Amino acid sequence: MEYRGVCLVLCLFCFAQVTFQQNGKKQRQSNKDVVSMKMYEDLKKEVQNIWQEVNHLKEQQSLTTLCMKGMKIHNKCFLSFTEAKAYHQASDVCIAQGGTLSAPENGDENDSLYDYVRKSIHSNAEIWIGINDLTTEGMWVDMTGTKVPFKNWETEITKQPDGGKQENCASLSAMAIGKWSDKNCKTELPFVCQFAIV
Ligand SMILES: [Ca+2]
Repeated sequence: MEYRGVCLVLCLFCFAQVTFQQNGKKQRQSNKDVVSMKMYEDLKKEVQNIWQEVNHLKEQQSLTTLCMKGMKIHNKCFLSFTEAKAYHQASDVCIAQGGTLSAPENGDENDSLYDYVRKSIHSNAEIWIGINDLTTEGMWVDMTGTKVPFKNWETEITKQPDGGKQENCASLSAMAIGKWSDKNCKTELPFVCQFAIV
């Protein structure tokens, strides 16, 4: 569908140029030049609108493809990456795909992410999540720097977060039933990106 859209845009643009050139030759120095110029400008605007629509459709199609490969929840899609990377490299991969490292905002989202990690990576996998206290020790924020209202630290066995300034990036462990730990950001872990559904 998008290729047909692109062809349509190109055809309209070529048609507009030819029309404008022909009109320019035939009606030079006449009042019709003003009309032709207006037509050309109108058509140019129309082509720009179609081009914007094509780009929007491309983004929608790309997001649909990502969601089909991953898992869709009510306002976002998760997509797992099994190759272990350090926190910042993992974050860069998500950004390059048009998303961010996944950051569960409530218990339901955390459960969905935990379930998806078990199915798509490993039943005992541990992944990076998009939550860190890199800027201010003890203040856990998401990838936009916003303080997170929901946390799911493992507190019964190992009393997370316990790494102080040595561990500033958060992970979610399937082995710990979706509970979180703080870890050194240079540790290499698989990860899940999230994509907002508009
Ligand atoms: Ca810390």
